[in-house]
Amino acid sequence: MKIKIRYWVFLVVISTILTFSPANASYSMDIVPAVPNNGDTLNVTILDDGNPEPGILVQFALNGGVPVFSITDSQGKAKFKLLNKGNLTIYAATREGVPLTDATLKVFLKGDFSGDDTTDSWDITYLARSISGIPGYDVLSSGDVSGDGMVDAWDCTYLARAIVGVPGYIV
Ligand SMILES: [Ca+2]
Repeated sequence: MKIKIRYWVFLVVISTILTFSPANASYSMDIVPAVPNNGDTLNVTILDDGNPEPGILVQFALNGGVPVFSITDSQGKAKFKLLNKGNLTIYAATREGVPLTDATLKVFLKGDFSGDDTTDSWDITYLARSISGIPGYDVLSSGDVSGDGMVDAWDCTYLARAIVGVPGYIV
């Protein structure tokens, strides 16, 4: 009889673990762009076993500020407009608040290719060296400041004009 009770307790414990263990190992997050700049709109897709999951609650918190909430659409996507640089934390949960997956990433200042938190003439030099293929000059954030889909010498010119304040050139 004692053994039977132990066995029953064992079953309860196991079933409790199975019930409350997070069934969320199958969830993941796809973030585009992977290396974002301030001013970008972030597209986050919540995936369950690789399949886009609609109706997921997504919370965006930039630099520990007031979180912004969004619900994934029919394609499993939630969008967030990045207004500042800094550290972004993204949490995904069910509408009942059960955590599914999360991610943290750095949002770079647009044009700050060197990654020193300022956009200045050093970044023009840095980008020029990167385009020339000089080792050690990896562009940390998107080098496409002109927004034409290419990173080339035109971006150096564009950034130079933006820094000196030529109208129509914004980073
Ligand atoms: Ca910089």
